[in-house]
Amino acid sequence: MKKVAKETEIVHGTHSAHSTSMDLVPPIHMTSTFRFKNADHGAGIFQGTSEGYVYTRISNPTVDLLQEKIAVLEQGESAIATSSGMSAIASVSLALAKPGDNFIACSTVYGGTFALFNKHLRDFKIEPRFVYPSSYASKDRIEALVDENTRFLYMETPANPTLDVADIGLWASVAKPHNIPLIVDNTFASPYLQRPLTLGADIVVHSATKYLGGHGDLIGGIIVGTKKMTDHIREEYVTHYGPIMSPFNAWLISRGIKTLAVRMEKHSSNALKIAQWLEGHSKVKKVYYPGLVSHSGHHIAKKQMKKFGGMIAFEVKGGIPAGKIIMDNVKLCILAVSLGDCETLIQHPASMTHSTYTREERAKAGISDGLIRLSVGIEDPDDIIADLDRTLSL
Ligand code: LCS
Repeated sequence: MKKVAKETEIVHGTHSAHSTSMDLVPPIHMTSTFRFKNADHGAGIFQGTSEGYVYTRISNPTVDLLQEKIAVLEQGESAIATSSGMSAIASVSLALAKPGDNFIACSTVYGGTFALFNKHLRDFKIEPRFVYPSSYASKDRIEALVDENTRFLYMETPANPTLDVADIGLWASVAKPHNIPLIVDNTFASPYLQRPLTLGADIVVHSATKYLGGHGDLIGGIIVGTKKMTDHIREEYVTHYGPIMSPFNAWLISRGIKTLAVRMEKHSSNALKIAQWLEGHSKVKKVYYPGLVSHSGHHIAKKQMKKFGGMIAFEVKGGIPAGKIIMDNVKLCILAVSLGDCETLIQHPASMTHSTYTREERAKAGISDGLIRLSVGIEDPDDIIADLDRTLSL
C-alpha cells in the first residue's frame, strides 16, 4: 500500500481487527497473567521458541498496540510504554549509565528531570554535566564535556518551562562520532510537530501524560529507539524494576493519539495568536514562544518543527506580585501544573514545577522568578485572551 500521511497513520494505528469480534477499537486486555496451552508451550515462550504472552509486567497486547503505534509515529523501530514520563527517563538513564559514568544534559529541563539528574543519579555516582545555557550551545562547548565515561547526551526541546529551543542535529553531530546515544524529550512538541529520530537522535522519551494522552486523565511515559536499544533498556531496567504502563492507560493513550493531529494544530494556532497578543500588551515584559519571530530559537524551531506547539511562557511587569494577581484571578484558565490538556492551564515554574532547582540553578538555566507558564488548550482563543486581559488590568 502507498505510504499514507502522518494524520492517517495517527488515526489508524497498526492493529487489525480480531477475527471473530471484529471490533473497530481493540479491547483492553486487563489481565495480569496469560494461560499456556500446555507445559511445553509455556516453557517455549520462556525460551523464545514459541509465541505468546506470559505476564503483563513483561508484555501485554494492549500495551503492545500502543508501543507499535508510537514507534510508527516517531519513526523508530520499537517503543516501551512506562508508568510515567519520569519512569521513562529514569529507565533510560539507569540502563545506559552505571556508577562512575557521566552524561551531558541541557540545563533547562522539567523540574522532576532535573531532580532525578542532579540528586538521584548523583546518589548512584552517575554525574550529570549540564550545558549552561544549553539551547544555543556551540558544538565545541558540548564536545568539551565529553570524556571516555560519557554514556549519553540528553536534551529537551522546546524546553520546560522557558521554551528554549535546542538544535537536535547539532547535538547529534557531537554524539555520533563518539558513538554515544542522544536522547531527546519530545513531550512539548509531540511526534506530530517534531520527530527527533529523523534529525539524528537515537532515543526519544515522552511524558505521555501530556499531548499523547491529551485529556489530563492519566500518567504515562514512552521510550522509542532501535529494537536493539529498547531491548537493552527492557533487559537492563524495565522488566525487573517494573515501571510498566497499565493496559487501561495504554488504551486511553491509544484513544487520545487518534486526535493528536487536530489537537496539535489547534494548540499551535491558539498559542501563536495568544503569544502575539501578549507580546503587544503594555503590561507584559517578555513572551517566550518559539513561533514568535522575536524568539531567539525561532530559526531552529522553524527548521525542526512543523508548527510551534501549545506552550507559552511570559513575564509581566511588576514581577512575582503581578504574576500572582493573574494566577489568582483567572476564571477560564485553570491554575494547575501539567500541560497538553484540552483546558488551558497556568502555573508558576519557580514556586511549582521548577522548585526542585535552587534559585541560583534556576538563574543559570534562564528560569526567572517572574516567569508564568501557560499550557494553551483548545478552547476559542479569544476566550483565553479575554480571561488574561481581564486579569492583566487588575
Ligand atoms: N518531561 C517533560 C518535558 C515534562 O514536562 C514532564 C512532566 C515529564 C517529563 C515527566 O512526566 P510525568 O512523569 O509527569 O508523566 N511535566 C510536568 C509539568 O510541567 N507539570 O507537571 C508535570
